[in-house]
Amino acid sequence: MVRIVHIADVHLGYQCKNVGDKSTGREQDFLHSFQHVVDYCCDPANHVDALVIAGDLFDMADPPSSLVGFVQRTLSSLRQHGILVVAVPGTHDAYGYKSCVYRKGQLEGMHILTSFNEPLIREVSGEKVFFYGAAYIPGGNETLFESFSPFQEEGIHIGIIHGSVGLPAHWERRGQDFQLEEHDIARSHLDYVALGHFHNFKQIQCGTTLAVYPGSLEGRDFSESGERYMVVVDFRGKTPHITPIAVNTRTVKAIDINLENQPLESVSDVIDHIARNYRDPASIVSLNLQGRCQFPLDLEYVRQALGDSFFYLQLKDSTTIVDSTIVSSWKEERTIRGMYVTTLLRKIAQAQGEEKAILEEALKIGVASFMEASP
Ligand SMILES: [Mn+2]
Repeated sequence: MVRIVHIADVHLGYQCKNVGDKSTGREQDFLHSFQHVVDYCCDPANHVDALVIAGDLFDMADPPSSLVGFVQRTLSSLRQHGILVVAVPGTHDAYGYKSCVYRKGQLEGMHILTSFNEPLIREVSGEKVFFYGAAYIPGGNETLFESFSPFQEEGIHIGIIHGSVGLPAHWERRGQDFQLEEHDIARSHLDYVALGHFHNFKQIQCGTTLAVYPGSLEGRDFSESGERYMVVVDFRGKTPHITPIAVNTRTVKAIDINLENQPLESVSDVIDHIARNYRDPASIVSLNLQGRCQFPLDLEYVRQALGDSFFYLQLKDSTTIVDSTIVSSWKEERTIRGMYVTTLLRKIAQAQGEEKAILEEALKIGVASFMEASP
């Protein structure tokens, strides 16, 4: 049986500017996850034949020497263990750049495919395996896959493509992306297509061909939350069977917390509630606070107070104080704060969507200021 490990979008060298002073440690996580994949491949118990990298191994076309050296070291151990390494360039480490790392003849032992017409053909675990991949160059070879057809020879035929298959509604069509459709892949009759470019795991059955995005190995932001995978592909005959295995070093999580119906009488109670129920010092967490709250929350204060409870914490305040006891009592008063809350409550009742959210925010800021002025 032929077994490959398929990864993509490793983004080695990504600068994690979105985790404040934790960026250096976070950058190591990306290296660590890649090393984890390499260690898995090199473990004889796992019987891996080949490691396939479907683009964006690096976050930049011309990575620093230290990073190239790190990858070279992993390539050496993969070679020692007889693991074939096959890769295509991506969009971040694109072949179109003259200074592209894949043009420099470094990365010894990595087979870099640049044209579908020149597949890598290897005898692997007693089977003939064909690896087809290409370097997409914007403005140069947009139609490179349209005329593609695999060799008419017995064996396992694997495509490696960094590009967009179909397009999620929120993605803009961008000139630098290689775009193809499910029917393009179906027409190829390849046995498996190792995809890269979309950062979340997705499998797409295109006719008789299975195409898979493993997703990124580490979440770069909150759109890449949850476990991150390498995909182990076993070919029983020519049919691929996939097993995604989580390999991320750290997890990015987005969690909604409803504060309603909790006995929370002060900001300290909120902080205690979060620390007690959601503490997660190893993870990068975005908490979206929701529901009715009796008082406005000072987010920066809450965030600092929760410091050690998370590797990195982002807070979003979606709570409402419209029905709070304090607002209800003030609106009966013939005072400035009474007029303020009455006016805002009327506007909030009439507003929709974003305007409503802005007015709710204004109510919280105003109430917080009045509370500070006369606690
Ligand atoms: Mn990518």
